[in-house]
Amino acid sequence: MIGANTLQEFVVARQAEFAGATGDLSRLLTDIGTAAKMVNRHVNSAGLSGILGTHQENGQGSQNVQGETQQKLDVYADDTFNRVLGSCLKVGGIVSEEQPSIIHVDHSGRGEGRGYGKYVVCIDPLDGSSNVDVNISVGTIFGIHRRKSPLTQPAEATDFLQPAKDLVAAGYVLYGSSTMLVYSTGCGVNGFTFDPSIGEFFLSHPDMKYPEASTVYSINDANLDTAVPGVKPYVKDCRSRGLTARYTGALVADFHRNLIQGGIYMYPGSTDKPEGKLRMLYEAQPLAFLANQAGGSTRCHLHDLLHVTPTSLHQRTPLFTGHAEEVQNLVQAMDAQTLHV
Ligand code: AHM
Ligand code: MG
Repeated sequence: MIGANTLQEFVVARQAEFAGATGDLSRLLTDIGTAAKMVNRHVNSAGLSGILGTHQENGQGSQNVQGETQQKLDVYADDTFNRVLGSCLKVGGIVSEEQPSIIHVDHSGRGEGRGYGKYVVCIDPLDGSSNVDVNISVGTIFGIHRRKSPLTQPAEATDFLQPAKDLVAAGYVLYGSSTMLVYSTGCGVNGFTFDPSIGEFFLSHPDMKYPEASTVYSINDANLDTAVPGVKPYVKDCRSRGLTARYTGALVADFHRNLIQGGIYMYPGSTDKPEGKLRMLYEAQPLAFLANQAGGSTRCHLHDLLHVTPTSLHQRTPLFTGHAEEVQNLVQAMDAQTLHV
């Protein structure tokens, strides 16, 4: 793809490969790139600009809909993505980890024939934000569905509650030692690295695929004893096969490393939290879509997560994602334990 080096050029060049494409999705993807640059600037200067620490409301720390303490950067990232996506005419609604209900985006005041956009976006604006204060990587995760409800009406919950296999696009931004945007529209996975001196994302990781073999497994070791049966013996097996453990506490960073080096990420259900911790719509589903496009696979416990239809906006799910062979090994270990119960 000669000449298609920046994110914008690449998105537009790819659009030309689809007969009948209108450019609406391209516009939305480049808007996400713009919001990512704004968040990146704040993340990179957080220590200098007084934006570290928890967000305060009326002198107290604020919590999001999940009951989790919000960091200042959570609130900034949420505001930024909502503002940029809310002004994109292609967006009809947003579900964010930081907001209790659907954010409806109404463009009817902006000219004739304009109502609600045809796409809905599920977003975790700043995933792993507890890492910010200690200067470790964080990320943004997004998934885009085409609406099913009429465009003359506000988006409905069912527009968001679609299986991951039906996403039209998904991706993440990793604010790490360099900042990367990785996305897929269902024709492979491509990664772009941000050049801060120019202010553009450039194609750096074309057609990303899991390598043949895995070297890494990622799990919060503190949860191993309470994890669903099968996970602990599988981890023991990983160790005996020479895989190494890596876990940053930021899903995007762990997923990205495992995609490049070959590995599996696990956040299982446990005795006290059968649904685990991670959220289906804006954490698990977009990453499952990307893993599949990169030749990997994803399970929520024993089911293929790509085919699961969510039932609520902030639903949690166990998540096992990464190299297909490792996910299969894990499933076998879980199956074996289930048979013995
Ligand atoms: P968050 O969305 O509140 O940041 O929580 C999600 C994060 C993931 O990025 C990470 O993989 C996981 O929570 C870590 O959880 P734990 O500290 O329980 O291992
Ligand atoms: Mg998150």
